[in-house]
Amino acid sequence: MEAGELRQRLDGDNMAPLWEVLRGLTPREPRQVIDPIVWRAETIRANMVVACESISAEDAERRVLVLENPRLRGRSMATNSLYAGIQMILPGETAPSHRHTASALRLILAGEGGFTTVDGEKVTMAKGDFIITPSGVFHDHGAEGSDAVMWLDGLDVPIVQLLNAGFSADDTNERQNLSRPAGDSLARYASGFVPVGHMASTTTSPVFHYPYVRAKAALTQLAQADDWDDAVALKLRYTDPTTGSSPIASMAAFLQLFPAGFRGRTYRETDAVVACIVEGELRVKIGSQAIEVREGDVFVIPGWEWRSFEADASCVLFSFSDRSLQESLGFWRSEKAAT
Ligand code: GTQ
Repeated sequence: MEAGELRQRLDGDNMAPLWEVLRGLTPREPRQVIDPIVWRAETIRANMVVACESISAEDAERRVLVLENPRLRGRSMATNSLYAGIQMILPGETAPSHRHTASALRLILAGEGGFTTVDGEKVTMAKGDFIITPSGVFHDHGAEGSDAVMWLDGLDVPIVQLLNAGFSADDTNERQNLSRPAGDSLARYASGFVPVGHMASTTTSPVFHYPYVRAKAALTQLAQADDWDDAVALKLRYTDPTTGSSPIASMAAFLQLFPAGFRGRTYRETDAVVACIVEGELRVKIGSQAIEVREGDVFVIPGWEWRSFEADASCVLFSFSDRSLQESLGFWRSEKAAT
């Protein structure tokens, strides 16, 4: 039977010839399905000011500007697997308590006096802090000082959508009742101890606040060892201290230090990355594009695209990706360019 005729015959029975689509299903290597992009700190802030005039956190439920990859507009996706957004809370506002299947991670960008309550424990946010809200756990946010508080949100929404496994619910109160004292989970699980009889979770960390003061102290100490990787300099992975695994199974998050004068080797990894400069400036080469990024800029590096980093002064970079998911499935790969 002729190919077109066969296709038509199969089509009527909800069937298709594999040989016409096989290479698309099993490519020789990952294809570029997203674009590199930078959202500048000034643009983010300027648009956020307007958004704050337009809607309250209560009315919006979450006042967030979604960061959309140009190749995936309208789908709330920063990469092919991850959602990213910028959230702001004005003094006195509350983003009411809710929960959903998607897990969230947050990097605090600006403002003092912000808080997130996660599962009955209130966390005060400071610039550079990393905070997670695990799958299915109630969380509300607020700002109790005189500052507007702004942060970067990362969620595994596209992964939950792919699996069509999402549930959500509003809480009965706008703000949760506090069931544990502030600092409880850090003391309980991240002081070199775990409570006797603690059963570690395979999916989420019992620690959900990773203060920047601790992270910065670690980076500063480790810089003295002067043993930089030739591509990623000093790259640390946030962990669940009770297991050593990613705090969220679907998303990995990293904090990275580049020393002054760093000229990184070109390399590539299969996970697409959302990154944000915490301190300093960086020159990033992504494929044939060269970009300069500064504090508060958010950018995307497509998976399996060649990239390299250069820093004239010391720079701290935060990033997150689906690397932990890829690793748990045995998919993750990396490669350094020949020197
Ligand atoms: O803070 O709960 O950026 O539910 C998107 C969805 C933040 C949140 C987002 C959300 C949240």
